[in-house]
Formats: sequence, C-alpha cells, structure tokens
Amino acid sequence: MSHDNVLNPPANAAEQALTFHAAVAAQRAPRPEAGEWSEASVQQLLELPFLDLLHRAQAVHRAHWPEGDMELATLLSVKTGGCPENCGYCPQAAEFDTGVSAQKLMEVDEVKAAAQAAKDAGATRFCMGAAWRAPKDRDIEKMAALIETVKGLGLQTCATLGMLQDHQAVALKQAGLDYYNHNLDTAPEYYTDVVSTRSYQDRLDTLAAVRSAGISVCCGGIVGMGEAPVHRAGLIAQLANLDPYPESVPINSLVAVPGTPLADSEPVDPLDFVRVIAACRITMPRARVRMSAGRQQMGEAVQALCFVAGANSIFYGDKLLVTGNPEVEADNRLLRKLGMPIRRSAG
Ligand code: SAM
Ligand code: DTB
Ligand code: SF4
Repeated sequence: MSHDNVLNPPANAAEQALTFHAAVAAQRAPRPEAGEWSEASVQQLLELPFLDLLHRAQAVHRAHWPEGDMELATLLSVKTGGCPENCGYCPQAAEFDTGVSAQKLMEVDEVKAAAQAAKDAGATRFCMGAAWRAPKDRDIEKMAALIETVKGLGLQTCATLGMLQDHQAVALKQAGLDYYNHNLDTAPEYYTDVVSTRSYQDRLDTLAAVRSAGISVCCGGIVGMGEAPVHRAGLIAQLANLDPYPESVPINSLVAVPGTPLADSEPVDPLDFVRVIAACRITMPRARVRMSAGRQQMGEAVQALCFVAGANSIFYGDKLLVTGNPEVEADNRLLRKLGMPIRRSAG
C-alpha cells in the first residue's frame, strides 16, 4: 500500500520525519572501519537519540545476522568460591563475606549430567566457570577431561578459569575448547577502582594466549559498577579494537551482592543498558552479543529492547554461577511471545 495517499497523511509525514531524523543522525554518528573505534566515537554513539541508536543497531544487526536467531548458553560453576582475587563485584572472592562457601572442582559425571540437561532444555553452548586466579597445570588436566566430556555431548564448549599461560591455552584447545571467557569488565582507567590484585594488561595477555591457541574469544564487561559514561565507551572501544574483535561479547548488568564492595552501587538505568548493547552491535557487527548477568531484574520489555538493539544470545538456566537467572520457562515464554527463532545447532 502506498503511503502517498492524501487519506493517510499522518503516517506519511511521520515516516518522512523518521527517515529524515535517522539520516541526520546517521551522518552525525561515526562509522569507522574495524579496529578504529576511539573512546570518543563510541561515546558519540552512546549519546545518540535513543531511537536513532536503536534504528542503526537494528540495521547493522539485520545486515549481519539475517537468520536473526537467539543463542542459548548455559553456565555451570564447576569450582565455586574461595578465589584469591578481589574483584569488587564478585561474590566468589574469599576476601568478601557473601555467604558463598568454597567448594572443590566437580566430578566428570556431575558435570556431564548438568551439560546433558542443558542440551535437553535447548542450549547449544555450555560454559564452565571456576573461581581461580590462575589454574595450575593439574587443574588444566582436570578441566580437559570435563571439556572432552561436554564436547562429546555435541555442545559448544566454553570455560572461564582466570589467567592462562600459553601452554595451558594450547592444552584446553586440544581438549576441544571452543571459547574462552575472560572479560575486560570496564575501561582501563576505571579498572583499578574495581580490582587491585591484577592489571588490565594481565587480562590482555590471557586474551592473547587464548587467540594464539586458536580458541575463540568471549570477552565483555559489566555496567552498573559506578562507572562514568566515558568508561562504558572506553570498554566498548577496547573490545571493538581487539584484532579481531571477540566472537562473543557478554554484557553483564551488575548483580549487587551483599558483602561485596559494590553491593550499594546505584542500579543502572535500563535504557542505558540497552544503549550499551546497541553500541556493541554497531561496533562489533558479527559478534554474538550476550545479555549476561542481571536479566532477572530487567523485565520483558527491557529485554525485548535489548534484542532490538542486537543482543542475540542469553544465559539460559535458572542459575548463573552463584546468583539467580530467569527461569527457563519464563525465557521460553518470552522468546515464543516475540516469535524469535532459537539457534538449534552447536555447529
Ligand atoms: N575467575 C574468572 C575470571 O575472573 O575471569 C571467571 C569467573 S568470573 C565470575 C566471570 C565474569 O563474571 C567476570 O569477569 C564478570 O564480568 C562477571 N561477574 C562476576 N560477578 C558478577 C556480578 N556480581 N554481576 C555481574 N557480573 C559479574
Ligand atoms: C560473564 O560475562 N558473565 C557470567 C559468565 N561470563 C561467566 C558470569 C556472571 C556471574 C554473575 C554473578 C554470579 O552468579 O556469580
Ligand atoms: Fe575470582 Fe573471577 Fe570472581 Fe574475580 S571474578 S574474584 S577472578 S572468580
């Protein structure tokens, strides 16, 4: 039906206004080539009028993800608590009194059962987390057995075990590890406000070891830790300028856990969270942008906006590592309601 119809002027006018608005915004906003995102150019993106930012993110999303599917990834904490690092957000740091007790590494059979249950529920990726600063070689051997088992079930494998040395990354790759999660978490300038037991460069070194072993990189961060907007832009620029940028980008909204130094942080404005997702989509078009921690507090409408902004992966399962996540049934209901296809194959 044509909109050039005198009987239908408001729609026509509105459409023209929207097109004009988007065109102006698109001219204003930066469009650098891959690897050229400055902190300032990302900040300009984050400051676009909300609808212009979403319009642009959705256009990038459709161009790069024509299948439009949602990835479901399930997390399991295979070694919980007692961590010697002091990440201010983390309930698993030994230094903080959060009620999380330290447990030893889980046995193969237990992990296998959890991975099979995740697969049966529809997940295609299974991520194993361990609260280590840096695994010892004997920990890597045990992790290799877990990875082989999970891979054998036909799931994509991911692990997050702390800092790695080159030979450890190679051993994990040989065991069948597809992805390694290691987040930069925030901008370099804000990092020391959040953790003091390691440096930003330590994180980058592990990411380099993961890359050179041929493992895909899963790297993102957290919003809601009291950071300024410029720090959000700085984080996204760091991620987008990794060469190549990460295949997976998990964006966490802080889960403020009592007992951690960040327990009293001001909750992030949900629309600002959506903006961060959109900026990730625009700057890293082919990354799986994952809505990670914090979905339980978000509600369906905000999550739907995040999907419009380009999020195409969620953590799926009733638990993250030690904190809660939306019920599987609630996620299935939401995805059905939105008519979103789910990624079915781990290939
Ligand atoms: N120990 C490993 C490490 O630090 O890389 C892996 C586990 S750690 C829990 C993985 C990521 O979870 C962190 O980098 C952070 O982004 C996220 N995370 C941890 N606690 C969180 C919280 N309370 N709220 C939101 N994200 C959190
Ligand atoms: C990521 O970016 N978020 C996940 C996963 N990678 C390992 C962890 C979220 C943890 C939230 C708090 C908890 O349950 O410990
Ligand atoms: Fe340890 Fe990782 Fe938690 Fe930091 S985020 S305290 S390294 S488990």
